[in-house]
Amino acid sequence: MKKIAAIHDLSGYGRASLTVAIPILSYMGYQVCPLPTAILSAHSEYENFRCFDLTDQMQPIIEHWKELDIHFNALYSGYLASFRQMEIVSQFFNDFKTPHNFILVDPVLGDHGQLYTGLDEQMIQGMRKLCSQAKVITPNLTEAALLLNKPYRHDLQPEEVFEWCKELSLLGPEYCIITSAPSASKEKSITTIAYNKTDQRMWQVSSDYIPTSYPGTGDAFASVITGCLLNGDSLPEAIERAVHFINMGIKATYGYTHNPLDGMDQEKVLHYLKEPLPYFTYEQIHL
Ligand code: PXL
Repeated sequence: MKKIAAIHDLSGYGRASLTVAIPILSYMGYQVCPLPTAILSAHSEYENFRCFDLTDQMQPIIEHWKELDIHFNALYSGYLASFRQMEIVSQFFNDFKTPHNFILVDPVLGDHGQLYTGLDEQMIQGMRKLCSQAKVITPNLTEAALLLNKPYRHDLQPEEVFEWCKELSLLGPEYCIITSAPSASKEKSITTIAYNKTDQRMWQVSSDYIPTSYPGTGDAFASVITGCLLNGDSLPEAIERAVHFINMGIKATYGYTHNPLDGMDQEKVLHYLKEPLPYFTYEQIHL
């Protein structure tokens, strides 16, 4: 059984982070080993959330994992609650990276042009360092702007996002994937752009734009990418499946009047993770 170290918070309410990553990756057939970064009553987009930082607990957990001599097939990080956690995770990557596994960093920093509550400039710096250690990074457009220290703009043109994607690869990662980008070819759609630094190919997968926003979809996206790459999928196949899964999840939720903060009803669409994709829509972008 392939094992994944999943370094995220555990938010009791509102689907995000570990409550999203564990079901997805378990369903895809992997053993998920959580290294929790914090316990929250509910994710940080709910008002008055309570947060119990686990920075001091992380090192003893890692020490025990070293004693157990665990070998992970993927090291996957998401929401980190403090700068010191980033230093701990960086060292964890150094200690647990082998020639046979890969690191995926989802640089959870913000959305809709805003940094998440409780995060600061030093943490953006810390996230850049973690990205430099990763094979794959999956920022949304806001996070890409923060990592590149560029202003977030609503009128960003697709060509600029292609450039951002290449610039991000200069931080180190082989695969840079930017989600929630504007679409070059279609109105009312949203695009995921991915650049493979090794073969210098750029890909895009577009999906219908649904006028809502569910927290945790970025976590779901990065989790599916982790599972697909572990399964040997190519970069465009992996993004195709992740985009399809999120699109189906959003459509399975949007018809209801749930509070959008509760996240998408991923429980209803997990089965899409195992079914053959009904189509391939990915396109190569010729620069
Ligand atoms: O979905 C990203 C995320 C992860 N963890 C926590 C969050 C969020 C987004 O709001 O608040 C605690």
